[in-house]
Amino acid sequence: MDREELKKLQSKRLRNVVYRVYNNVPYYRKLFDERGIEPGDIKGVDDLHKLPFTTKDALRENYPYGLFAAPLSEINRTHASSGTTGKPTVVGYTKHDLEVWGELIARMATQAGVTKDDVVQVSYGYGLFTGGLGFHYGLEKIGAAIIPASVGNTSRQIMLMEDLGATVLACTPSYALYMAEVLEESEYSRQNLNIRLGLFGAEPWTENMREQLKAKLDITPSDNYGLSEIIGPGVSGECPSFKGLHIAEDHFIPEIIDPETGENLEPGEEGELVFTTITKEGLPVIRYRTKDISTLWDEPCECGRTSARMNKVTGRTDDMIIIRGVNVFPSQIESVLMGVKGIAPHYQIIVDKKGHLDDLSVVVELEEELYAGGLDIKAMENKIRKKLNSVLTIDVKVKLVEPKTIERTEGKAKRVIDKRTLNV
Ligand code: DLL
Repeated sequence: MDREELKKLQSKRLRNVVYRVYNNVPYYRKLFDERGIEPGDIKGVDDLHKLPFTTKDALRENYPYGLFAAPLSEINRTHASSGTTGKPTVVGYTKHDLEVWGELIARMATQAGVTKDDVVQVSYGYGLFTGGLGFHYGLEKIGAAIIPASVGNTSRQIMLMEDLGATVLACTPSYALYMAEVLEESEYSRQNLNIRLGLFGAEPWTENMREQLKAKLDITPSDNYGLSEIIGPGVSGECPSFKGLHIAEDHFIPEIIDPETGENLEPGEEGELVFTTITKEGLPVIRYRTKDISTLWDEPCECGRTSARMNKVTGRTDDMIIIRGVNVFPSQIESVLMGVKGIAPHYQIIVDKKGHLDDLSVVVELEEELYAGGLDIKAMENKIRKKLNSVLTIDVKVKLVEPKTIERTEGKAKRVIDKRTLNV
């Protein structure tokens, strides 16, 4: 769609959603009233900035159904985010929302290269998490043959992949790496698998991690992004040009803001991603602050699509570690580690306090061959320490450990352990 035409469509849908939340959600009505905003003031996309942000706290404070804009009798499905502490965040879908969601997953998988001839193994968790069921119903729309494997029992996953002839694997990138490892040790062999494409997402992963996945699984790894508060997976995904993730802008209006000031940033500038859902009925959200860090681009892609693209999300504003006043992102550490030969893509970052000083250390596994080959571990640790120091400008201790020491994950990887919060 031509971008002018798209803007008209977005504006029309935005006007509708503003009325919807004002009329149906007391939380938004109060917020708008307090700020003197009337739904009629919002004439289109250019007025978006006048609207207040929504945060995860608003969802928590209105747990479980407080922000729903449709009565429960209209809700067909709920999902919930896991959340590390306390109550989860509950999201709800009407029949129409589920239709749209399916369309968006179908769109995203098609643009990545999935067709009705594919056999897709869905190894995202089925259940309250949006990954499994989200992908499942969208892939059904394409007509692909789905293996609803969910997570767990990894050797059985490999057996299914071989016996049922899976051509596409949908899971988190860290679970795909784990599968690659189990495959290597199993009686199965990569040569007997038909797998060619990975629909990866649900967690940050770097370009270096993508290279590892290519090398270890011999597949094309594509990146797919989404979050439950907006719809789940299906918000954006890569096309075969791999130049950013195409956003489903006819359903979600993206913005990039300065996380400190809340001001809108220009295309090409990095900041926090914000989305407004413009077709959701069950749980529409206005200017939802994702805490994900990215950049937006609106030039047409070489694939011919005109939708805006976002850069790969490699971090969140809340996973930034502040060490002695220096900001460090786990993705910076991952990039350095994955660039070192002989290092396995399994690591953990440990933040602690020694006396009054913050202390950062990285535990990372060695590849089997190097470990067995009598390597000078101290020298290698020092080499990595120097590399990290030159990128991060702070000292990071490095501990190389034997293969398979670090816990594997079937869902989202937990990369950072912050012991400072435990010691207070
Ligand atoms: O993770 C939805 C999803 C499922 C997306 C399957 C893709 C595939 P939540 O559990 O609500 O939803 O977590 C959302 O995960 O705010 C990001 O921080 C992170 N995230 C999701 N996809 C990506 C990605 C699902 N491709 C949170 N790259 C988001 C980086 C991602 N981070």
